[in-house]
Amino acid sequence: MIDFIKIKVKAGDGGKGCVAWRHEKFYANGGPFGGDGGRGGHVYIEVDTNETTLTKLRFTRSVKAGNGEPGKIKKMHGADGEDVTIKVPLGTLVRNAENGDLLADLTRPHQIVMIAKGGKGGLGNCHFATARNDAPEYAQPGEIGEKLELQLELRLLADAGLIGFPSVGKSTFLSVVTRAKPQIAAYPFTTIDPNIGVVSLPDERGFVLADMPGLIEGAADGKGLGHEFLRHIRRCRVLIHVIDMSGEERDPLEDYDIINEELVNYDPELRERPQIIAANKMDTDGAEENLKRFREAHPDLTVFPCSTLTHKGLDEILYAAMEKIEEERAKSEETEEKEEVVVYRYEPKRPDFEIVNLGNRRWKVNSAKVDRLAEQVNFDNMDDTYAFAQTLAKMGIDNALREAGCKDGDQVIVGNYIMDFTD
Ligand SMILES: Nc1nc2c(ncn2[C@@H]2O[C@H](COP(=O)(O)OP(=O)(O)OP(=O)(O)O)[C@@H](O)[C@H]2O)c(=O)[nH]1
Ligand SMILES: [Mg+2]
Repeated sequence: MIDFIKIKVKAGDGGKGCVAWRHEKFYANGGPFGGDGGRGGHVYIEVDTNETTLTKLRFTRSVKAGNGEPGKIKKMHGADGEDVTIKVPLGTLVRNAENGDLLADLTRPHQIVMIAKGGKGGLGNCHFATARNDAPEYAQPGEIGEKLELQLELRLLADAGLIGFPSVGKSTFLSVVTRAKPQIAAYPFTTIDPNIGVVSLPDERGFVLADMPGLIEGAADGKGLGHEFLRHIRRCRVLIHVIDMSGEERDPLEDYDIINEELVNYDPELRERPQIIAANKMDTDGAEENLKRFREAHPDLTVFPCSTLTHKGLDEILYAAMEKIEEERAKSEETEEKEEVVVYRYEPKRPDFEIVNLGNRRWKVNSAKVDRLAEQVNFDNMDDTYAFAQTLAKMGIDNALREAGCKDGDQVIVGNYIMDFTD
């Protein structure tokens, strides 16, 4: 089962602005006429409720949104780069792989989050005409799109989870009470990935039900399918504990104890998780006798006898589960207010530049981004230089220099150029 995945994402770069001139009859030099570059495509992550695993993304090493097209002549915009959307199951956690920061917890159906932002398109030269220069040779480069590595982790979200030993009838249960079509067979570990279905009660209430792979003794230590899906169980509000009352393979009383032991071994908090006891396979010989023994051993428990084969007793279980789920929902609403589905956007932690004090009123700006921009600037041209200085101010470099102690008239080295700092 694939529940952890790393994917590199890269939003599209903005297209560069165009340097062009108006060429029309009767206009010898018609002025700057270059259009803006298109925006780079964004990368989104979206919940797809048809998915219950990350398996489909297993071979997806990287996802790249389209780059914006360069601006064109006649003030025409370049086309925006194409956005891309990564589809994930409900309950996927998205982290920044570099530092583990949580970027998004996808807990709502069809929730969509922008995870990497496309670069803005550069402005064409038509924006840079001034009184002093009506023929600017300068157009902005496009912004670089955001880039990062994601770690996706699936912690399936369901209101109720079906748990129990292999072959007790969990998948059969799901298939009878929802439209899900899980695999069902008379051998253990038929279910490898959790399956999900929606239970709709006649009174219009409903809940999401997940069918888990079978648990066995030692599951908390990794036996059977072990840990891989115990994580999902943790996110279910209510557990429906299915027990095979036929007693053909094992003893139902022992089964009940072993499963609970494994849950608590895995996470002590699961001890408090509400459980509905579904005593299944009541159609078999000997089931009544086992049920009697079970009830005697656990007089404090409410036990729901049922048969997923003959469909007997299932409604009672669904209503009981619904009640519990509503109780749990009400409880969590009180606390969830605070932690309302936060959507984290990726924000680079480090600024794009660093200021170095070289002494003697000289400063240096270290920044790959600024160096790249500086390459494009014609410093003999006032407008160009002015536009560049404005970009530096926008990036917060002026403020940072000022804060660092840079004064009017100090020299600032940017790339291969020396500029005078004017406050
Ligand atoms: N007699 C009887 N057999 C049942 C009942 N429910 C399920 N079965 C049978 O039990 C076997 C296992 O059923 P599944 O639903 O695949 O069991 P599971 O708990 O999902 O098993 P794993 O996925 O391996 O954990 C199948 O052969 C079912 O037909 C029942 O109520 N009565
Ligand atoms: Mg199954």
